[in-house]
Amino acid sequence: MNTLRNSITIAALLLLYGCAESSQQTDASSNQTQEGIQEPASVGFSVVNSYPHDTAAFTQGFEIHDGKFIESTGLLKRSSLHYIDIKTGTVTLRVNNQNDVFAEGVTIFNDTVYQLSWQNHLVFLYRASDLKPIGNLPWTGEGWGITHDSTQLIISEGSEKLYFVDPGTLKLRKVLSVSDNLGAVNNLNELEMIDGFIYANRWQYDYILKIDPSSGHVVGRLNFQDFLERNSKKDLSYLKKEGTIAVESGAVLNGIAYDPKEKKLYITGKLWPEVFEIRIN
Ligand SMILES: [Ca+2]
Repeated sequence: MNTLRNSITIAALLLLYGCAESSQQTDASSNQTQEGIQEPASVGFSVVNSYPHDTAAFTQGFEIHDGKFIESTGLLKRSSLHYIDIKTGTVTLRVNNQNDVFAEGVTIFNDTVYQLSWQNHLVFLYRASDLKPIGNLPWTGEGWGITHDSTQLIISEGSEKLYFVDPGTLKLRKVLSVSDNLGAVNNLNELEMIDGFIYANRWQYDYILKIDPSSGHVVGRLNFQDFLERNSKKDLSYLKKEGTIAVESGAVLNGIAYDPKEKKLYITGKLWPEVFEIRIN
């Protein structure tokens, strides 16, 4: 048995080594196009303003509806859906999820709030005006991020796929695979539709992607490496492990909200002390 196990281990290591080598080869050709896809453009931006954000909020979804900020937060026993007064960071209306729910993204379409759950296989519906629960819909996969265009909801599940679904039923209309010049782009998380493009946080990566919804190609990338450390006016020591200067990996960028009327863009992250208004250059 041990010999067999060792053989399997060696085979697995060889396979891993092969994958790593293949990955390096792919990285080495990063300046070239693959399958006709251009390398994403670097999209510059500047910080315009910052506002307080609840440092206990494990942000999973962030959106603006009729000028009101709505946020969905995750973690078991701590998940909730709430409206925020952006100027003060105060929660103006809150609904707590059940203890066994790990909530994820949120979007509002036709005055109905759609709140995802990570692995509960349900999408929770609320009346937008007062967050009164009005039912739920089954969702077979994981739920990560959600936004919408003029007619349909768009859902991410942590893979490279985006699911375009009917708002009333979640019936699948289209699956879009997202890719850049290096291939498939996975870990797609919080989403936001901005001027006809889908913007996405990518879990474990410090940037926001700008995705063309007609092709699935990443056409732009906003670099947020060390963004919180460089721009926060707050004491970040609560996010740092003793003896380090970097924030813990859990406190990642994961909130994109766009106000189409004011043409203002806001971003935040899990446990971040601030919401930042940014302007794309
Ligand atoms: Ca959003």
